Amino acid sequence: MNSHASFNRDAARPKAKFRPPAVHQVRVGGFFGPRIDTVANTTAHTLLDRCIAAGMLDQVDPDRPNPGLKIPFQTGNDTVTTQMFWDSDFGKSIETAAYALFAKPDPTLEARVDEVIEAYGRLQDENGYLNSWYQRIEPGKRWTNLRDCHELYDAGHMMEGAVAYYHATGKRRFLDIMARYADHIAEVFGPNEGQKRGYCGHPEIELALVRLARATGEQRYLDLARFFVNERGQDPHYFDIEAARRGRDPKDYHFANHEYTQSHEPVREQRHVVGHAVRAAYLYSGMADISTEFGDETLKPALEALWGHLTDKNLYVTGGFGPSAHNEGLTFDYDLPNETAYAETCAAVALVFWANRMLGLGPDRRYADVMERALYNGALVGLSLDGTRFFYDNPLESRGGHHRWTWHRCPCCPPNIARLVASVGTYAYGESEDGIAVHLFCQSEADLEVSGTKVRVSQETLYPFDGRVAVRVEPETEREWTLSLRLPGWARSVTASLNGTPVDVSANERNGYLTLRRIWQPGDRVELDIDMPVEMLRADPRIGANQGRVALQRGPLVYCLEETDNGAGLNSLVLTSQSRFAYEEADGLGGAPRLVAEGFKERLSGQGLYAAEKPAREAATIRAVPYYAWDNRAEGEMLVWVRREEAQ
Ligand code: FUB
Ligand code: ZN
Repeated sequence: MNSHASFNRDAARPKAKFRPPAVHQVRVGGFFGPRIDTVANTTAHTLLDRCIAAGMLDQVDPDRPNPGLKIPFQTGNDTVTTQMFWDSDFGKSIETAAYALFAKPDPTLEARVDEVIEAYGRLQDENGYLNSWYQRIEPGKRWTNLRDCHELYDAGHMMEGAVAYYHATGKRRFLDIMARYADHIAEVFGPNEGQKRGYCGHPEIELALVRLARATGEQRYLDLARFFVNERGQDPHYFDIEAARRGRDPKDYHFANHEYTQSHEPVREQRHVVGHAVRAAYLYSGMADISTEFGDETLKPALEALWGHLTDKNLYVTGGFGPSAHNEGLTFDYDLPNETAYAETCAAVALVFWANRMLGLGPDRRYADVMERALYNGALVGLSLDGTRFFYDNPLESRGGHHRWTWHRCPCCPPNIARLVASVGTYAYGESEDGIAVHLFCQSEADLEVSGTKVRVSQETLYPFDGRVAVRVEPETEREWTLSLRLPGWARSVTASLNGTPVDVSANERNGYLTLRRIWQPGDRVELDIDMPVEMLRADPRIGANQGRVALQRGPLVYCLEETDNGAGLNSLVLTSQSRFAYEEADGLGGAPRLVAEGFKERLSGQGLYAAEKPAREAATIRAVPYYAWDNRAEGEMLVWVRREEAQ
């Protein structure tokens, strides 16, 4: 089964640059191996269990009694309930199950997914329309509120699920269902007379249509994705017209203006990341896909500026973003509070997607570094080590009251992080006509294609706990092409060799990648040694709360302190310039070691909140664990930004 069908109008289409391989092309072990196994053995089933227990299958299956409204409309927004995007939760859960089936055949899981797919098949209208909310709970209202009601977003997630399930099983049923629906959407939406010039308030369908186009080879899905991207934010504003049609005042909008949905300006004019975080990163992912697929350079200035705005002024050290619970998104530059950080798991997942798609324009460390940061920290933290519990918001400091949920009234994050973990191999590599890129290091084996020949690329490594990586290349035919290996921006130094002969890294560096062009032969082996000391990162002075503090990072992993290792009162612990870190075995962290260093603990001598005297201090051993692994042992405080005394 081809992961990327060729397009019908190939000649008219500029050549795409780097595309990620499909999930089944990459087998992942090492650090991610057990996490993928946990998703396959546990989470994939748990997601279906909980979706079904919530009533989702009752809503989808026309042969079951209609469950009616199970989740009340939101206060202050009488048109929205999270129940209207249940299809998206099923879509992501099916996608997770599909990746689980790559990892391990599981007839029970497959039968459960088939049952859901068959229910969707029975639900689908003659004309292809498919949305369980609008067919069963609010019939008659379809396509009346694109701004708030997630109709196209639902379709997008189901398309992604359908593509993944087709690749996993070879079964076309869901893919055909969703292709029919996409065809219907393409009739309803478009620039022609009688069509709607609308787009979704929650971007997602754009990137999904690109995946559908890649799987089916149908150019028209790319065209539709491009239409949605191009229409966004145009005047007259579709959401205003639509609100008036509903008899509502367009200004009477919960989120005040169109920044919330990133439709305040046409996308090519956008320069600042604003509004709802997940929406933003999904939109930018779609834009990057369109830029890659159509060779559309006009999207690049916006994408570059948006990327810079996010990463230079609005990104948590964990790769999370969107500090505010109010809009689940952005506020103002350098507003990166720790204890109240929203930093939704889905936003970090979406940032992985966006960064990955920016790599479609060619290997560039700026994107891969952020992809890795978001993946290992802000996203991975969303899934408990046993695969059964999920974080929605991700503070960088907790007084002990923040814990993973078994489920959520808005369960967007659980299947999002699960599908990311189970498909992580696809983010590790990129393939183009003339090159292969290794974006992420992980024990893995990838079957790729370059320069008209099949190539197996494998990595041997203990990364992220060790910086040595051996990359072995096995081309079917000896051809000339370029292998690009990321040189992480956080690395103090990297040395490399090719078949045992040292390589001059700086002479061969391009955009932060070691770039080796040659006629590759079976058994060629590149070895990297990436220096990864424990770093104490300081924050820009404009992030006031972090001044006098450091975040601990080793390799791609950000660490945090937990009460269970350090006792209560984490803000009384202080690192010094003399603190030296060692590794230590630890239980309950899924095999990850802890960092340990000497510092001191402070105590105010007085009775009250404030005192003029210097605090008393005593020596203390300070232990830190990977941020992704926190809240898997005894409950308690957590802290990322640790106080540090500078040498006088
Ligand atoms: O609205 C759908 C999803 O639910 C969003 O992406 C999340 O932020 C949550 O609101
Ligand atoms: Zn979410």
